Amino acid sequence: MSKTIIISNRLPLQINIEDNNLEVTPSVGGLATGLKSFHKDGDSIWIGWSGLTLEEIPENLLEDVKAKARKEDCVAVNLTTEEIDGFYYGFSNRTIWPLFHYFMEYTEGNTADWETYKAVNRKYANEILKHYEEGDQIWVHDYQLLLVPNMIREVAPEAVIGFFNHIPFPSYEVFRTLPWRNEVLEGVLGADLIGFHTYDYERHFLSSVSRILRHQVNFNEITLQDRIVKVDSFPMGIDYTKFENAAKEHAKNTEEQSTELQRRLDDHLKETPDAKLILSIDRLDYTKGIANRIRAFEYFLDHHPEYIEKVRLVMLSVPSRSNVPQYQRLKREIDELVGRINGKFSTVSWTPIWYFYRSMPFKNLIDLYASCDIALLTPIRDGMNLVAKEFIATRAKQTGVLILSEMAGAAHEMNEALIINPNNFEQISSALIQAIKMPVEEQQQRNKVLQKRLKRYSVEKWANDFMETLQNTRTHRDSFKST
Ligand code: GDG
Repeated sequence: MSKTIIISNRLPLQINIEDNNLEVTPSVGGLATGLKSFHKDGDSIWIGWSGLTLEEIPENLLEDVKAKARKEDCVAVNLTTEEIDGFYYGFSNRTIWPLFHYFMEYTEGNTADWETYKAVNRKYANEILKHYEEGDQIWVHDYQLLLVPNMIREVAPEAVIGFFNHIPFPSYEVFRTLPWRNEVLEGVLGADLIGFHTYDYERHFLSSVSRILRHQVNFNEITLQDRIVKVDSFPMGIDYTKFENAAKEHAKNTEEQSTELQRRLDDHLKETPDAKLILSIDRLDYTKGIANRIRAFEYFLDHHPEYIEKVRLVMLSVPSRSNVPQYQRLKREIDELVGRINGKFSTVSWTPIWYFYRSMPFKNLIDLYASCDIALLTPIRDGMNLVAKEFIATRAKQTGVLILSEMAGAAHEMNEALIINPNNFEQISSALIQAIKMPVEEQQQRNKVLQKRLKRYSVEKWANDFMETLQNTRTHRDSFKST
């Protein structure tokens, strides 16, 4: 029986080791949810890094980690601290991540990191090949594993391979600056189907392939010597019902059942019943436009002092990649900005920004989503932005307004939101006023359309569409070979 092999940098597992005791729990992120119909017992395996380096796992527990991962149909790729430094913090997050998000000034070109990236991609590919049997489908995920498709193809020319890029693909003029541009494109082209969130990323990729590698590109197909590669856009959805149901449950909670965070949010509403809560949630990443958002909020309060004590920005920033210097600098910048603005505008009974620098349990995430009136998401560049979609899914009464950057992939599917340019403070400020004043009927009209769309194109549908197209691409490829 054929199976699906899923490969991503990280496994959907949480591993904890305390006092030589091992605990392995499945972590249900969006990707894991979307793939669950494939990732059932026996139908699939998931290959990736466990999240702990070899140095962090006591030797006597290594076999245990392996066995416990296997129970979840997962296979752990063992990586050393040095490998994680060069492959993950190095090439993936100091070269590809900034370059693909147009932060060219942050992009480093360290040859040693590139060598480690290649070696680690080879490790993933070898692990896949150990489990691969003819007829299996292989689905490789994201920018950390760009070379894996071709590494598999070289050994298993018949393999059916899909690749999905979760971040933007930059325009040719930006991509061409990468010293290893040919190798990266050739690596990805090992796949039969290459997926992106948006049509723009797809076009950028095709243009780089045709201009750098000089391959023939017809519409969305690339003709190689012995096969055709298909490129398409598959905008990723969310586990809609999970967020919808959580919001409905949340609405039923009695005061005793609510969390401490919820009680604080409720207090705020009791004190100032007509005040609006503005929410932002993101990893602390320079691509997310967090500093710009705070500055735009300052601009708004400066120019519209009538909203002092009438609005509050609730910001959840999740720690991320904190040993990369740009992330450390950004953390300091945001701490300073929040401190300065709170110092500048606070009154005895009000602080304009509530800032949480931590990761919150799902329950609290829902408290935030459900209690806030406006979501203000201002990425400078973002492959998709699932937070925008989750905010809409949690609108139990269909009220609330989403303000979303046009630079997020999600903006292409969410025209009913207020779409802004994250660099235009005047526009953000006007959008805030429009959102605050928007009649309830208009909010509901907009959200109704958005909810219907997001419910239909869920993460499960996204994964099924990709896999179905991959199967069709294979049939197409076989007929191409026999002509
Ligand atoms: C990359 C691309 C693309 C956030 N804080 C907490 C928490 N979250 C969850 C959210 C959401 C997810 O994390 C963040 O997803 P995004 O899509 O917004 O952003 P990235 O992490 O940058 O993801 C992005 C995505 O891949 C998928 O392809 O959309 O463009 O950059 O689901 O809910 N979850 C919990 N606690 C938190 O504190 N439990």
